[in-house]
Amino acid sequence: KYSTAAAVEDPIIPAVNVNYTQLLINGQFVDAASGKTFPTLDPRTGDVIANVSEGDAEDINRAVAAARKAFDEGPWPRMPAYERQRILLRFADLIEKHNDELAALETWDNGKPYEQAATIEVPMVARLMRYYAGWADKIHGLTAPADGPYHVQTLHEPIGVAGQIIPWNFPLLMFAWKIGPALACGNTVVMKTAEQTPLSALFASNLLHEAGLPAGVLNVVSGFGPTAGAALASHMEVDKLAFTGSTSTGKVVLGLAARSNLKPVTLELGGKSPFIVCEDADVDTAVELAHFALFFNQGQCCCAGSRTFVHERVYDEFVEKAKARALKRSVGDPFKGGIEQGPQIDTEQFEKILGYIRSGVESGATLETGGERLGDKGFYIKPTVFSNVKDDMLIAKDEIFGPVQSILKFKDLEDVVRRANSTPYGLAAGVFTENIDTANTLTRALRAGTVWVNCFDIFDAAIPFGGYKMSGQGREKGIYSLSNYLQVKAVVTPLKNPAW
Ligand code: TXE
Repeated sequence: KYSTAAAVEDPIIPAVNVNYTQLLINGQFVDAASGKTFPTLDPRTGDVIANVSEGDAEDINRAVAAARKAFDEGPWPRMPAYERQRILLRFADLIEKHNDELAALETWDNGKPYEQAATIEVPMVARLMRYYAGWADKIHGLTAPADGPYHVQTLHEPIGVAGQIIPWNFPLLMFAWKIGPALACGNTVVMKTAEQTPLSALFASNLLHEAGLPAGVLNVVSGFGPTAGAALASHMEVDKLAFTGSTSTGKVVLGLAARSNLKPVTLELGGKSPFIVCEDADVDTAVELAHFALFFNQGQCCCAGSRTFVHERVYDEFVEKAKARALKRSVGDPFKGGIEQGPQIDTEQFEKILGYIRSGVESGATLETGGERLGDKGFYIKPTVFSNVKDDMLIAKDEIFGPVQSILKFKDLEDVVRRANSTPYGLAAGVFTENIDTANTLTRALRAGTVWVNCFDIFDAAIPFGGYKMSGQGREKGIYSLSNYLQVKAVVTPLKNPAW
C-alpha cells in the first residue's frame, strides 16, 4: 500500500539555500525591469519557496541585447574551440561538486524524488556537459568536388543568438539539453525557464560563470509564457528558437517565429507513447518495465508509456500484477529515502489529471486502483491503473501527464501496429518481446522518434531524442543536436591552375 501521507504533514526541510532568484542578464543577477516578482511553490505543500524576479518583454529585450553583443563582439564564438571546451568541462566539474545542492533545489521546486535527482538527473547533467564539451573542438566543415575549376569548402558557423524555452518536468536536464549543443557550437543563449521551476537553472548558471563563461553568453529570464516566452519567440534579433513543452504551445511559438524573422525552430512536444507487451513476454518483467515507463517522474514525462498495449493471451495476468505493483508504489515526501513518487508539479496539473481520471471512469474503463488524491495537502495523486481501456476514450488519446496507467488489450501485431500509430503523436514507443522477428517488425512499423526494445527511458548524451508527427520537429542530443545550432556556409573560390 502507499506509504502514509503523514510525511506530507511535516515536510522535510531541504539542505540548501535559495541564493539566486533574480534574472541573469549580461553576467549579472538583476531585478526585472518592472520590479515584479512571482512566487515559486513547494509542490509538497503549495507553500512559497521564494519570490523570483518576473521577466517580461523588456527583460527579454535586455537579455537578447546582451546575447547579441556577446555573439557579435564578444570572445565566445571567436575563441579557440579548445577554450570553450575547457569552460564546459570545468562547469561539469562544478555540477558534480554541487550535486546535492542542485538535487535539493530540483526536488524542492519540482517535487521529484531526491534520490532520483541526486543519483540520476544531476549526474546526467554533468555527463551531458562533458559530452558536448567533447564536440566543441570537433566541429568543422568539408570540401566538396564541384563541376568546374572551383575550390569549394563549407564552414560550420554558430547560428547566433539562440532563444530557448523549457518546461518544468526536468528543469535542469532540459536546461542542459538546450545549452550544451548551443554553447559547444559557439552560440550565445537567452533561456526562458518554466515559471513553476526557475531555481536550479539560476544556480547552475552561476556555476557556469564560475567556470569562466564570458558575460552575456548565457542569459536566464524567469517568467511566464505569454509574456517572456512569447517575446523571446517573436524577437527579431533571435536567430534560432528551441522549445520543449506542450504541442499547443509549440504551435504558438512556431507561429511567432514564422511571423517575426522566420527563425528556425526545433520543437520537442507531447506524446502518447505505446508500450507493447507481446504474447511471449515474461509477465513479471513486463509489468515492472511498463510500470516504470508510465510512473517515472510522477508520470510527467513527454515520452511516458501511457498506452500499455497487452497481448490478449497475457492480458488478465498482466492487469492483476500491474495493479499489485501500483499498490506497492511508495508515495510521499520526495526528500524521504525510498520514495518512488512525489507530488505533481502544481494545482493546474493536479486538477487536469484528476479530471482525466474522472473521464476514464465515466467512459467505462475499469478503475483497478488509485483514482484520487493522496492526503489533503500538496499535489499527491495515488498511482492509478485503468484496464479495459478503449482506443476512443480520452484517457487513451490525450496526454495525461500524471500517474495514470491505461491498459489496452490487443490481438496480433497488425492490430497493435495500426492502433499504436493511430495518434497524432510520435515521440516514443516501448516493445517488450524476446522474439527477434517481432522486435524487428515493430521497430520498423512504429512511427516514433525512439523505440526502446526490452527497456524504456534509456537516455544517453549520444542518443538522439525527438518526435515524429505532432511530437515535434528536429532532434536533440547526440550528433544530431549540433546541426540545430550551426549554419553551413559554402565558400567557392576559382582555381587558377586547375591542372594542379
Ligand atoms: O506547458 P507549456 P504547461 C504538456 C503536458 C502538460 C501540458 C501543459 O501534457 O500537462 O503540456 O503544461 C512556455 N509563448 N507538457 O502549461 O505551456 C512556458 O512558460 C512562449 C509536455 O506547463 O507548453 C514554459 O516555459 N512560451 C512537455 C514552456 O512554454 C510559452 C513538458 C512549457 O509550457 C507560451 C511540459 C507562449 N505563448 C508540459 N506559453 C514535454 N514535451 O516534455 C507557455 N510558454
